Amino acid sequence: MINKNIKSSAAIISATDLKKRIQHHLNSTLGDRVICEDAYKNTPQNKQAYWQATSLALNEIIIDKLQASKVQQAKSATKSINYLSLEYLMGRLLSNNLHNLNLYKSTEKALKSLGFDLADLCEEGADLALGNGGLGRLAACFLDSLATLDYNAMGYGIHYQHGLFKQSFKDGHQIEQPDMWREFGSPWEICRPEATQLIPVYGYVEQQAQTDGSLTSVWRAGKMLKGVPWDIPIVGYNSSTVNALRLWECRADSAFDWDTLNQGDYLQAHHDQVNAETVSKVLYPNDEHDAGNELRFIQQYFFCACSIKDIISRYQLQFGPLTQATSRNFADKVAIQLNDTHPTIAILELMRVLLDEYDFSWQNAWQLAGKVFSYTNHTLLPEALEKWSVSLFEHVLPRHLTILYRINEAFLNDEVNAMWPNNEAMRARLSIIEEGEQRKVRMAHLCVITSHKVNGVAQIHSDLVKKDLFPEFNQLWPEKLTNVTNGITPRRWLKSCNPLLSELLSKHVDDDWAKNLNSLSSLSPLADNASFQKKFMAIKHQNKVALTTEIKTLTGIDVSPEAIFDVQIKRLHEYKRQHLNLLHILALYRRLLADPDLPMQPRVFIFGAKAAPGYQLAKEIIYATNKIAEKINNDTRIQDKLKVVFLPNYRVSLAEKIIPAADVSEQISTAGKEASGTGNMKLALNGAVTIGTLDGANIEIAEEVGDDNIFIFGLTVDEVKALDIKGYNPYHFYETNNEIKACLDWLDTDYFTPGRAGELSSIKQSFLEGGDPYKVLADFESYSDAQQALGVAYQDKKRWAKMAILNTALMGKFNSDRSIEDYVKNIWFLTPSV
Ligand code: H2P
Repeated sequence: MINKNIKSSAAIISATDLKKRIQHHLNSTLGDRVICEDAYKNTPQNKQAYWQATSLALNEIIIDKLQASKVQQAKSATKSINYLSLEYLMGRLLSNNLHNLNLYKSTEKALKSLGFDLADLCEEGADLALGNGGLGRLAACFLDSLATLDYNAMGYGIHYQHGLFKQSFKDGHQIEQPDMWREFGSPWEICRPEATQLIPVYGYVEQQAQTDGSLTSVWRAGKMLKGVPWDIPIVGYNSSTVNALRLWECRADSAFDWDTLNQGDYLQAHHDQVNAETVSKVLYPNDEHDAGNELRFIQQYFFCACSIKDIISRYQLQFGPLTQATSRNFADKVAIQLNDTHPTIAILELMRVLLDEYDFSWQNAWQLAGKVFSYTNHTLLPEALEKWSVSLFEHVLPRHLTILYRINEAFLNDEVNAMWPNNEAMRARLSIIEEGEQRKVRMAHLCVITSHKVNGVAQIHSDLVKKDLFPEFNQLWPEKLTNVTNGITPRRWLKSCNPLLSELLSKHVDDDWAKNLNSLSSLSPLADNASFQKKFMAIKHQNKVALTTEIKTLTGIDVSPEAIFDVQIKRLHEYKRQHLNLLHILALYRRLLADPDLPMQPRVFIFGAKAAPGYQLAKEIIYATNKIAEKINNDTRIQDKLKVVFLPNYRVSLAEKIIPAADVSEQISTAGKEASGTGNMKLALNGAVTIGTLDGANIEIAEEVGDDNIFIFGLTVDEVKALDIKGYNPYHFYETNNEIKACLDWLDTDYFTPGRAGELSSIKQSFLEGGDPYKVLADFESYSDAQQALGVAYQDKKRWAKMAILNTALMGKFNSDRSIEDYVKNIWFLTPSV
């Protein structure tokens, strides 16, 4: 059987064999980059070369498996899922790939005999930071699970030349620098010139008379872009499958440019090339959506168009021509998932291709689109729901706009009118086009109208999508809106990032927990066992010691591993409320200054977050945190009871170091605002106890671990709504709570920014004049009480150890394999290809 062979092929590769493969790449592929004399062995140049040679050796093995998987997938003729996402936050690949192939130990041995430490070499790899935060990391976890579960899957995205910016701090301010993840190439990528796509853009639509007298729309494109695919193999854990993540790089179509060249305008031809390259040049940081941003719009279209063409040609290669007659088979073999609204144009592009290039009737094309597409919503925040201006559509994609109008017309006239006859208000609300001074296309509406399923990412979020975001759509199609709670891959987020804990778990759990995470629940009875508690907490301590060193290296700050490591790591956004955490830190500091002998367990508050470069207040929160940290960390009066650390350049590889060392997980968003969260799952899995609101997946985490093993505080979704209806007055809290008042007034002084009073005032203003849109002041007291209770709990070592163990033991539900199986059963209807 082919699968057995593939599975075992990795397992039988010995350390000796691996060593030979690594040496081969050092000698042949990398030429003379390595200096062999012992004295030079550990130079940065050598380490890079050994990392590269090891990655190349591994990738060879992986590519063999990739080919075998393709053969197997073709043989089994299984349906494929095509995951369209503008973001993939892959992180580093070496360690994870080695774990998934069960080659970590033998590679470690091979490298040891060459004088290198594998863990140390893994640090050499650049993060593939092709995403902003949770959304992109979710896509990466899903790819891991799809390959692990042997599903035939392809991820599609953009081959950004620069991923998310690199962050550093200068006098506390965030500085952004370009990310150069592949300045000198990447050993993991394979260029696939044979699958290059040509993508028309701009121009105009012409009505052409047919012989039967009817009119057909013909798009005369103004320009061609070339999409060159790069594949990154995605290795399943202990499975037969290697899938691919296909990332499109944009280049100018050289054939097209020849015309210009022949006319003698050599420089113009090169100018076009440069213009085209900007399309895949840089990942947009998460920011307020800008309806007129042409480059971002073209990015979305470009990757959708390349992907749709590729999906069709892969289908045709395997199953024969796509025609109206075979369209049912297409829907049986192809599913397309839209990760947020970013890839919505794929719907219009599929329609266009079917109508204009495959001669489909409108009815057939529309039915097919409905069968293949489904859409995941990740946010309720209105500013994040994309709307593109109609004029931009008209300019860039005139043909797509005519298709969109027709979809809208049919929807309004048939479906809306049938349900709400002659109801103009309802038509206006549900129309894909938002009327107004600037007419806009509501991308989420198009997704919901087309897709056969729409899912939210945690139960409460999906309920709110039904109730608050799309109530009318839910009325129209009660079966369409559904939930798939997010998940995380336990391979990266425990096995690979926390080797000490992984080893302990493997000693006590019979099953392969990295695949079947539910089996960790068998640890529950050990939560009270003194000897197990000791081992578990000793590992946490060791991980904290390691993080202590990292903190010192990155920031120069000394922290003690005896302190509570309290962690908030996520994108910086007001709704995630890093500033609630900060306000509480100020309160603790004040209490300590008032009474330096205050009995309290020392605390280290650890932050990691990037702020979108255009998001002023977010950047000011970073600045304030750094300034407050500086003051607190150097204040000898408080005897090291409080430390604040903002780690620069938060990214996947840094998260992998912080998470195993965390005692406390801060999940403190305003209820109803965080769709799910996934950091909450990663931290709990590694034995951190959550302090959080009843928001997103926190609610489901609480259900799993029980109320005794989590600290819940704050307003509920309903209470937030009620407060909004009643009218929220933040001044009330400022005026009636002395601590809040003192802390906010402190921000107006120059205490944290000597000689520069007022530099931190914008945060206070956002709470008061700004109306405190995320109810920080309303939740402060209850947060502070929960923090107090948490501090007391930590001092009871047995109680804390029990809580930590139960958090690890009871995270089975949040395995991304479970999320994928939910998608498979309810949305994609796949079968494994092995
Ligand atoms: C978003 C949501 C999270 C969610 C994640 C994945 C957009 O991520 O806000 O609540 O867990 O998608 O579904 P983020 O804020 O981290 O960018």
